[in-house]
Amino acid sequence: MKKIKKYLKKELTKERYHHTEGVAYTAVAMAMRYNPDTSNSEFAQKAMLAGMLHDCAKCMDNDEKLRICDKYKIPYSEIEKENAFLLHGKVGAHIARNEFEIEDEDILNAIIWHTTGRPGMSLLEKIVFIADYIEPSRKPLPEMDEIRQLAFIDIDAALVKILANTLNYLEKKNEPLDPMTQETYDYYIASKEKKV
Ligand code: DGI
Ligand code: FE
Ligand code: FE
Repeated sequence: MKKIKKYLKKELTKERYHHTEGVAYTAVAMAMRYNPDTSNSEFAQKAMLAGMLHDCAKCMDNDEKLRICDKYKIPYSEIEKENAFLLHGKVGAHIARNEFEIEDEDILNAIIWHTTGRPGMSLLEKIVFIADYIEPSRKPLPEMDEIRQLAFIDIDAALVKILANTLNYLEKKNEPLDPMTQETYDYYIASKEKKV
């Protein structure tokens, strides 16, 4: 963790580092709430690592992100090429694996998918995705207070609300939509209906 913090302090802006810590602490709290195995704290440790590393590639130049993807044969779509900030999850997971020897696929996936989500997310993936939205120093976002509560009551309901707000925001701003964001939303809306 010392090495990770040193790297992040060097590579991230002050604000982004602050956000990163907020996501890590929030993810740990959620991991404690939803821990599938109460007999050990390994899950909270994973949440800590995934939270700390989720934005480790956020402040890198977009050209550099694309260069790393090309060099290490990380596939990306046309949308990701045009909006290379979307690649900070994939590139971040690459850095986590290669700089910090993170081999746990769940942690790596939580980093990869934290921006768009994906259908069938693991508990850890959901936690990092949600913690990214609700961490305490995030600038006000729609329904923030409600989602902050909901995150500790009904994790899937919080997930759907965040996805809906993100889609709304992108539509309003006329930003190109990564199909994965829409697919994730559709998947969780459908699974919510199935539950009822
Ligand atoms: O890196 P952070 O700022 O902490 O958070 P993030 O990785 O979730 O990125 C947030 C931004 O990503 C937010 O402005 C919405 C945007 N985003 C999420 N899904 C999509 C998207 N942007 C585009 N263009 N397309 C998407 O599908
Ligand atoms: Fe991010
Ligand atoms: Fe983030």
